[in-house]
Amino acid sequence: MESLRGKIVFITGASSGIGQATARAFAQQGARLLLCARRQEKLTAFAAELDAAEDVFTFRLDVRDRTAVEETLANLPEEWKAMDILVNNAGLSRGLNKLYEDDPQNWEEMLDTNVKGLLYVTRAIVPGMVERGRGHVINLGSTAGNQTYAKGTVYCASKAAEKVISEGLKLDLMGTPVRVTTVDPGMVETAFSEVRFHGNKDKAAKVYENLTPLEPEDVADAIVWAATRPPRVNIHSILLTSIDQANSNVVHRRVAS
Ligand code: NDP
Ligand code: 8X3
Repeated sequence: MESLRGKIVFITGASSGIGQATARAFAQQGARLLLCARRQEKLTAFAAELDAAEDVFTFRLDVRDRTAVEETLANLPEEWKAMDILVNNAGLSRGLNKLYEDDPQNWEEMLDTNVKGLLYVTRAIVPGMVERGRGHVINLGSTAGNQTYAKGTVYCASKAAEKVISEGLKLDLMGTPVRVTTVDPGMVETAFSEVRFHGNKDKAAKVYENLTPLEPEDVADAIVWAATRPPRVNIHSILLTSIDQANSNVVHRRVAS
């Protein structure tokens, strides 16, 4: 297992869910953490919880804002610039509606965040990795990018795009030691469904009713595992679901007693 001690890991969307669990998992391995999200107050509170606070740098960033991504990442403090690992985790779903009835605003948010935001951050960080001769890009995909489900077309399309972008980035990085991995989880219980349903907690809870979903720590484990393989190994993709899920469309729910 490759050591992560002292490595700089940049995680987008670290104010919640999988991003936070991933930050904790890397911190436990002695990594230094660069964490961003739109809600700075959440990042500040989270960083205070982590043991090695001096090894954590948080900043507000909306990955949809191309100029902000370029300027903020170009102007990071010198000691934080040489990133070893980028985890493109910031993402969201909005709505669960038939495509032909959906509000296009939902599409803008998903595509701007999950696709364009990931591209902007990647474009800003990867040249430095190539120049330094080391690096690893780990993108958050989903079962949704591997199999479409009804009423989730645009979210699924955004994760299918993530899959293609991960494949293409790997191709473009051939001849360099920079690695690319897509980690594709099934249902994970986080704020994800609450965000999808615009804050409706009851509707969100129903998504995970009578089944065992993945926990954010399960995904963090997979990410850290990919990051700790020997430098000669490129893990291309990890598809993981809970025991109660087979794919985007098949889940097992226990009958409520
Ligand atoms: P959460 O809602 O718990 O976390 C999403 C994170 O993304 C938050 O930290 C949020 O921070 C951040 N984020 C959203 N929009 C932006 C933006 N424009 N700029 C910067 N940060 C942003 O959901 P999850 O942890 O579940 O989701 C994380 C990733 O995992 C997503 O890419 C999601 O698609 C993917 N995923 C989730 C699964 C699930 O079932 N939960 C399964 C498969 C994949 P803030 O609001 O402060 O900006
Ligand atoms: C999140 C998993 O099935 O809720 O990517 O869309 S799902």
